[in-house]
Amino acid sequence: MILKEKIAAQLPAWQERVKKLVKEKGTVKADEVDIGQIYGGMRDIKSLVTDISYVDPNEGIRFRQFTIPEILEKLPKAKGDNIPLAGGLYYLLLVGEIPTLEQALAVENEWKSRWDIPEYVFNVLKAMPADTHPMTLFSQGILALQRDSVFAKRYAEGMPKVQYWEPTLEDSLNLTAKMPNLAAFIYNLKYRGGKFVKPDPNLDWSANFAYMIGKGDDKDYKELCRLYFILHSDHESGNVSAHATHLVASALSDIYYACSAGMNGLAGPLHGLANQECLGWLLEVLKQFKKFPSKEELEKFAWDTLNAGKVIPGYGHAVLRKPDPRYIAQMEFGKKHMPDDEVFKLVVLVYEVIPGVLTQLGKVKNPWPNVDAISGSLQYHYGVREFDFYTVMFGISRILGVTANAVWARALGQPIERPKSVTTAMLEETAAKAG
Ligand code: NMX
Ligand code: MLT
Repeated sequence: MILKEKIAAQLPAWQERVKKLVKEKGTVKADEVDIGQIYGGMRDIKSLVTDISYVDPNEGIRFRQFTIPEILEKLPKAKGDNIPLAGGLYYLLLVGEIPTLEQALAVENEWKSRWDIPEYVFNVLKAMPADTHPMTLFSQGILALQRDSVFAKRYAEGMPKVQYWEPTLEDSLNLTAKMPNLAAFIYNLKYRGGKFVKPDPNLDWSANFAYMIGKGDDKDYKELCRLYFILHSDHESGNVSAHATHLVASALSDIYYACSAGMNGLAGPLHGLANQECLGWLLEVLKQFKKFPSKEELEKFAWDTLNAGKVIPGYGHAVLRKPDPRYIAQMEFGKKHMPDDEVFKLVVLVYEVIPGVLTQLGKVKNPWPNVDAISGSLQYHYGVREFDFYTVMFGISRILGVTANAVWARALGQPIERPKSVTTAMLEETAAKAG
């Protein structure tokens, strides 16, 4: 299999590079930590390492060394498409090189051979009450698949440590292959009367999701799926879903346990659920004014939200200090495909108003939009209006990034994660000594 061969070929050099760095320079200080950071959600503390993506506060994400515009330009596209194949992105994340179309299709074909989901997994989900949140079902579906973990089986058989990454890659391919299928099953179970649709082997991974939820005839929606699944895949290692996945996997829990944990983090309103909250906020604006609001009306609505002690969803970021390039890429898609859509136009107006409001608030470090400020409005335009489902779509994509990271963490022998905690009294003592 091409991914395994490519990773295996790079591995000795990577292992040597890391070993040398730690052995020769392991005591060199990479950061200093203050009390505010310890109490403040560990913000900016350099304590994780990944070579798969990096978020520059002003430039945004680079997948390997490529920015979002570069990714969209350079990754291979199938004939007649404008947006690249997700299989090519997964190749890039895992291997670190832009694949050829043939290599991207090889990943897509791997997925096709692994996308079937055992019936018992569907039965677990069917047994849940109808009002269960789709993210709960998504996380449960991933966990139910754990029974087939190749890593867990090989570990129980006594596999040597140097081989850990190989079954981790197998598990990752098996899990990522099933993501559109699992998510579409949940969508159809909740919103389409339990209709069951099998994936179509003639379609790519992203387009298959569109097809399975009943949007197979909409070429533009299939393009949006490709874009969405590329943009949300990875955002370095410190975000909640990536970090939770990494933490759990560091105990040598397999991909299924780790990714289910990661998805539980993504389900939080300060993280992935913000896309659902954001669309809800936009629709609330339209409902309140019963027409398209003026700038002044929108500004007042924003202040009412803030004065009620709530956040403006889709704005702000823990690392970014400029508009998120993932937001900009979706904005460009919207301008091309739906410039006159009312909700999309509201997204544009929000962009003109909210940064000023959040700047006036005085405490927000980044007043600019993040990825979630727009994604729901694009889905809404194409008739995917069940917005409690949006975070599942984020999850389909995020599994690409977190599994790629897990494979490399295993390959480089990253240890169990176990930071040190202290008591408030100890910090007070530290503060007193500092004067
Ligand atoms: N609306 C209102 N207040 C905000 C916002 C916002 N959009 N963003 C930050 N703040 C507040 C924040 O709550 C904090 O207040 P306090 O000191 O009273 O606790 C203060 O500003 C300083 O926070 P920051 O340091 O700017 O942000 P932090 O790194 O702590 O949090 C987020 C980052 C993303 C959690 C925060 O900006 C937020 O809650 N945004 C809205 C939710 C959202 O869009 N989340 C999605 C993030 C992207 N994703 O997909 O995960
Ligand atoms: C993400 O994509 O994970 C979000 O932007 C949150 C983050 O990076 O902290």
